[in-house]
Amino acid sequence: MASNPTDPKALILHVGTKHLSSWSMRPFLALVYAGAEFTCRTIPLDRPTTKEAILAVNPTGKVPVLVQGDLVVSDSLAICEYVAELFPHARLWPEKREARARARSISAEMHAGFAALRRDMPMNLVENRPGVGHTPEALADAARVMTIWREALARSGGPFLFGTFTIADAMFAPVATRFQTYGVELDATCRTYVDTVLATSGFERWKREALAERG
Ligand SMILES: N[C@@H](CCC(=O)N[C@@H](CS)C(=O)NCC(=O)O)C(=O)O
Repeated sequence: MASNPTDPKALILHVGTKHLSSWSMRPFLALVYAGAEFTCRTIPLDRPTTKEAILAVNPTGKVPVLVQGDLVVSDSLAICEYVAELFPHARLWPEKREARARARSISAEMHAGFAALRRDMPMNLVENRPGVGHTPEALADAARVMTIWREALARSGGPFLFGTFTIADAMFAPVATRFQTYGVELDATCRTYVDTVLATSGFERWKREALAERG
C-alpha cells in the first residue's frame, strides 16, 4: 500500500529498475511482508542520468535507499534491519537467539559474497537464459547457496529458511530468481524452496511492477 509521501513518517523506498535491481528487491520484500505502507519510487538504472538521480536521494550513490523524513537509510541489509525494528510484530528475524544468529550470519554471507554468481548470472526477471553464465566459479557459489539452504531448511522444517519468512529469505530471493532464469540444476528441496520464495505475495508484486515498468 502506498503511504502519503507528505507525512514526515512516510516511508519512501527508492529502488533501481525492478527487473534488474536485485539489491532493491530485498527491502521491498521485507516491507511487503511486514505489511508496511510505503511508496516505492524507481530510478532507472544504466542511463546517463542515473548517478545524478540517485545522488539526489542518497549520498552513497546507490539504491536501494529508504527515506523517512530526514532519515536516510542506505544499503539493503541496513534497510531490512530498520524495517524489522519498525514492525516487530512481523518477526523479520527468527525469535530464538541462535536461529537469529544463524539468519544474520547467512544474510551477511549473501550480502558480502557470491561475486561470481552475481557477475556471471546477473538478475534479470524478464529473460530466461538457461545454461548461460554456468562458469565453474558461479556454479561453486550456487553450490554453497544450496548447502546453506539445505542446512537451514533441515533445521527449521521449512517452508522458509527459518520456518516463517525472514530477512534471510529476502536476502536470498534474487538468487532464487537467478536459479530459475539461468536453469541452475536443483534438488527437490531447493526446487521447492525456490518455488516457495517466488510464490510469496511480495515477490509476485515486485515482478508485476517490474513487468509494468517495462510497458
Ligand atoms: N551494498 C549495496 C549495493 C547496492 C547496489 O550496488 N545498487 C546498485 C543497483 S542494484 C546501484 O545502485 N547501481 C547504480 C550505480 O552504482 O550507479 C546494498 O546492499 O544495497
